[in-house]
Amino acid sequence: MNAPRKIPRNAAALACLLSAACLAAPTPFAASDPDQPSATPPPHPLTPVPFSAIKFTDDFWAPRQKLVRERTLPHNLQQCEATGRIENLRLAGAGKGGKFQGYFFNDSDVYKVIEGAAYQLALAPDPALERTIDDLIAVIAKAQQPDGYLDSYFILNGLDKRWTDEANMHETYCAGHLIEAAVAHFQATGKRSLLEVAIKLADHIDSAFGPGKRAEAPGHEEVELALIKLAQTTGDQKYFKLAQFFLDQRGVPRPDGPAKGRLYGEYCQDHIPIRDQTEIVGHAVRAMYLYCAVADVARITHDQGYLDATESVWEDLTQRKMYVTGGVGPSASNEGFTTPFDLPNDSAYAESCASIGLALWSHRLTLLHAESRYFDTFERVLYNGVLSSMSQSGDRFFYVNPLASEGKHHRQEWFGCACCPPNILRFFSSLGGYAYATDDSGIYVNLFASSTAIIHVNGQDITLSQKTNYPWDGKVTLVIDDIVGKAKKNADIALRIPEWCPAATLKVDDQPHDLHALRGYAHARTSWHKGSTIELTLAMPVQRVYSHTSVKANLGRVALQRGPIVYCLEGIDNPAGVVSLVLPPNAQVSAEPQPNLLGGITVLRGKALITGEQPWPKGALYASRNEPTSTDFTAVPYFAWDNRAPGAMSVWLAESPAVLLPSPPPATAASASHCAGHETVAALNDGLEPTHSDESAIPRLTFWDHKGTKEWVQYDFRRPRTIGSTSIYWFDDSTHGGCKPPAAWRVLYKDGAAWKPVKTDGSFETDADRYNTVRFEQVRASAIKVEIDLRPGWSGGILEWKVDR
Ligand code: FUB
Ligand code: ZN
Repeated sequence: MNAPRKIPRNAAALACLLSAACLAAPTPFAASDPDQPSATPPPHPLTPVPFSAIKFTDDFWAPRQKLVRERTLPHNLQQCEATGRIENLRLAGAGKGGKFQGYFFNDSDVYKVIEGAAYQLALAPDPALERTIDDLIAVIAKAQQPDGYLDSYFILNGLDKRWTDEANMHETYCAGHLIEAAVAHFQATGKRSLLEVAIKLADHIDSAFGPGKRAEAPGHEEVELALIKLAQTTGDQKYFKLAQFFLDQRGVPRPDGPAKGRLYGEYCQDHIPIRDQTEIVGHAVRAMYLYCAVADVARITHDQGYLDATESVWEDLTQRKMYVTGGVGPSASNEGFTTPFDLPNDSAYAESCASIGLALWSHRLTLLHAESRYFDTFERVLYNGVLSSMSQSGDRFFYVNPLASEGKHHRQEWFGCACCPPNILRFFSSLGGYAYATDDSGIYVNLFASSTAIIHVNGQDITLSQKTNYPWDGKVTLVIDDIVGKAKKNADIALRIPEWCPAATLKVDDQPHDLHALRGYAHARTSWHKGSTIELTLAMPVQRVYSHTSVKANLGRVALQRGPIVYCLEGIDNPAGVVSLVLPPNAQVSAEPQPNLLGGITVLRGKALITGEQPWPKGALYASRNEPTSTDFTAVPYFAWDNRAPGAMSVWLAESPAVLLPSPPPATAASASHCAGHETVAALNDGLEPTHSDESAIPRLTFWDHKGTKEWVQYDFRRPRTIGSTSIYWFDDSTHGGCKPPAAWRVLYKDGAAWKPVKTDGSFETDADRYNTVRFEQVRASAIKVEIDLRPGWSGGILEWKVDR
């Protein structure tokens, strides 16, 4: 066990205890802090009201938080045990070696579960849960090495390999999640058991990285924002400096070490220094966590370069690369961003963790600028992209969140790579922390939900209750139930006017009040007397939403939104069809509350047209189509889809039958016998050139977690073509992962209906770090297939596959 250590209880630490006990952004350092650069502060920094000061009393969030506590949390704990995640840590602590199970970053899932559990403990005492978490912390503490190092993958696979591949191996990522869990646990329980582990690990990282030591940027951002929280909690500035150091390494070639002279590239936002970044690129979760830390540093130091970067990148994201659901990162191949306006619906990746990360970043920007537009994005993500990620039962999760489906996409109880379920757990458990914020002049109301809160502001403790039927109704009443203390000055309550709202009214103590919105907030000046009421009414009509015309996937299509809720059509409600349904511009759509459906929702109903499936006649340049017929339709909130019978789903609906006409198939369509959950067959011919077989910066297809099996990949050509050679760049991460080039492979081509082997004297090589090319007798083929025998005990994959004449 670690020896207890004194944590400085200075002003910063205390401020943090009072206000930052959640995933939300930490509090700025005390102004008198001599170590902090002095610069012009951003104009309106806000302080979040801690989630533990807010109690939801509504029919929307209160039941969900109960579900998360009673179902999602135990489910996550049980899955971490069942899948060996906790056993990895136990083995690491036992010191006798053993086989590590699963992905190399699986420790992080255990830490995120502890963080979620800590938030739940802060909301309501639960001695049994507290004991479970104490036991788990003891396992983690035992696994920690004497020098502070902690990562069960390397402890079990050889400590000599630690810190040798920061670009890929997630050691700092796991450390970051441990630190976040430790801060949450300390703040929830006052216990230092996990915090001591985190401090020792952070000290170890500080001894390995920094000026004059190892100069590298974390491959998967996370530790930066965590170190800032640790600095806030302990009052020790060195963690903040280490976070700044890590941020400053990004985009700067490594001077020495394993990544000497190299950048990790756009995938890790490591292509140019942060201050020069203007566009969102690469892996989406990485990017979100990075800009959370950038916003934190900007808020604390007022660094203009960081302020500008986070602003420009934010604009690129929200104006060109975000789904209407707030999902981000359209592409499975890099789990991330592609080109502006590339927002396909059925293949949308939009990882749940990325939505959560965007919520965290949006909240930080809200606090930084006191501007409602940032929280509008938070709200969009929350009610759509994040809420969709968990089932109504609380124990099934989406990893990816497409906006259209043929009916085969379903939530799962767990994943090999299970970053999302515990992220969902920790986010919902601390949701109250996003509701309110304060500044010198009063309270900012960001989230609308029936709740009670005790808010410390302006020298007073205000007990505020909120009553509303949001998100189904736009009337929000705030009542000041109690005031303790004497006001320092006149103060006000700032109410967010959401961007979706076409008309709003405000009353203070029953009197109409000027709705003077400043940076998106209406300011209700009040004398703060007990019993004061503020009534905000937000008109909430059904809205037809359109995409920028550059979003090809949505041309001629419309989405339905009411308040913050984006709707979709599901097969179960629309037996006549979803994909072939047309919602003409003049269709009347009405909102109907359905208290007994899907936990109580408001559905949208109206009349639409249906065309029916009508294949395009083969080879036709022109053809007549059937007249569409009228049909009733029902739309449900996107977040609620896939909770009943499997079936088609679509958010974007055709506005005219012409949109539904079939388009020609792609010139070369790739398919495979299997593709790992977060990869894509599109990686095979995406034209991105590998530089080595363990390349993680470009998309790949792997057959993970199939091992030793027979697999295949195939290209179908739109029309037969002459082929005479093929080249494969095998993926190989066998030094730290589960894939090797295969034992053998063969090439077949399609001649009419028959598959035939190609004729060749060449050999089918399986070398790493280069293309393996086979030349064969030229043939005319409509398709080519490569059959692959994986090595026993190993999976395999392909970075790029080319076919030539
Ligand atoms: O690499 C760790 C996590 O797993 C990432 O954040 C997710 O995108 C998934 O790849
Ligand atoms: Zn995830």
